[in-house]
Amino acid sequence: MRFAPESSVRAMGMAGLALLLACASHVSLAQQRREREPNEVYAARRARLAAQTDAPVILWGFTGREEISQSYIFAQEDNFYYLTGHNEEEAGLVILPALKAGQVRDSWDGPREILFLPAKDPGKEKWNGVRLAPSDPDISSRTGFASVQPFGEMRAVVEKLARAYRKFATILPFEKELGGYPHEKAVVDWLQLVDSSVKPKDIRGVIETLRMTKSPGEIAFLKKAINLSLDAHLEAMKMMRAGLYEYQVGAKMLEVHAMGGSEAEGYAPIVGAGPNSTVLHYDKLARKIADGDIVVIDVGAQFSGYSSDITRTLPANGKFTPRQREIYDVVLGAQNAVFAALKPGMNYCKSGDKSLYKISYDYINSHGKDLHGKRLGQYYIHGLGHNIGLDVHDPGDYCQPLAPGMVVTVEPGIYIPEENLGVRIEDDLLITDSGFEFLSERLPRDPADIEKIMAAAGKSQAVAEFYWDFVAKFRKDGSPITTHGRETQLYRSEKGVWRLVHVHYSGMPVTGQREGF
Ligand SMILES: [Mn+2]
Repeated sequence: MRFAPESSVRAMGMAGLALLLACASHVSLAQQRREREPNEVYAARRARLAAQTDAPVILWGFTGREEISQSYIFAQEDNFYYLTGHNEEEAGLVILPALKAGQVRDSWDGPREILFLPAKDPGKEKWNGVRLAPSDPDISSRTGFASVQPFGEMRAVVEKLARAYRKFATILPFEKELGGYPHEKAVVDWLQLVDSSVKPKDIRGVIETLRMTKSPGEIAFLKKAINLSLDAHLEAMKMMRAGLYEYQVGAKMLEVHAMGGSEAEGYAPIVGAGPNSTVLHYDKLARKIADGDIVVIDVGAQFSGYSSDITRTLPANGKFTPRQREIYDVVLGAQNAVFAALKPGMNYCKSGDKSLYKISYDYINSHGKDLHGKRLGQYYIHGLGHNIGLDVHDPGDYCQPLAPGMVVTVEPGIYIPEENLGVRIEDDLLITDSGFEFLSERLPRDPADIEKIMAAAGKSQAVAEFYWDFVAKFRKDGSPITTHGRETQLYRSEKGVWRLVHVHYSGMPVTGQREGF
């Protein structure tokens, strides 16, 4: 929404002004994600859930108080978002079990689903922006809920439901997580407060099964996230060289994501060079990349809530050593063996004749050796992959057969700490009726193709770095000012002419050796 210039507002007169203001309030969605599926899609998910429960489903969204960090930007709890498309704080949801065929009503005479939102709070909105409120005149059409009530009334409604049904369903905390995530525990505790005689049933499995099969809208968001990540990985390939810090490669990739409309990273970016290439979730990005390092880059954008997950492994200096190439080829061979068998009905179980994991493990364990002549299977220390979606590790059961509409990663890897040599290749795939759509195919995996891209970029790119370190009496009171830092100049050759395309100033990282003085 752009506001009209002052003069045209005046010319419109009061009627026009009133209309303009009405439009303005209609489009101010402070918290909503960049794109969202139509309301009917979320409503259809709730209907599928209602058909699979005999107890009222009671959920809370995140409150916004889950995080203390000042850099935190609110992001809705995934299951709540999946069912509502609502990305604002302090919402609640009640879904009644579907009526059976021919049934006009059951023991409940109220609405069959209710969205609870915080009451309008103009004071808070001055700080945080406009929020959807139950009192908004168009709240039903905007949320897709016929009944939207103040969150403060949720308790009374749930008390009535307890009397009508004598049972609840919610997401129970995972027992293995030491009592569960605080949010899940808070909802269960609250339900016990409302009526301690009703023991909540777990609805997690039903929602997670729904989430495994992606809607066309979800697939579109995932493709956007994936494509931004492919662009970012190509930039990383082109800029990669010894002397860069891991975080600089990460920074460039985040810039590509953000400039392309990504709202956040799907997960903490991993750029691990040399010894760090063998650390699966390395997130410090502090090493100065050395000549001869191999670099694992596992970086994926999120778009409108949906996360990609892509990994490439590059030689820092543009050329794999024979040993790096040998291990790389084993991982690539394992991934290709999986692709050859990837279709509905196969699974990610550790064993069995439908196991894709076993195909990748057997390939790795029958090709190549470590420095002691031992097989490489022991260095493949994680699973073959996982579903992606609202969560980068989206719900999915490893032994469940793959089915059309699932989006999964295939990411074999070998990590040999003794050789400072880790290789992972990770791609994203949509399972189709007959096989799969290769969503990240545009990003080369073939080592010769990768070396070609790196060599071409190297020829048309040059970097100059300057370091300074000085002490001077600059301040009025005569006290010394000390500065040290680095200036990086990036030149690119365009049509035979070298141009300075980027200048970057940074402090000297404490992890780095100072050079040049
Ligand atoms: Mn992954």
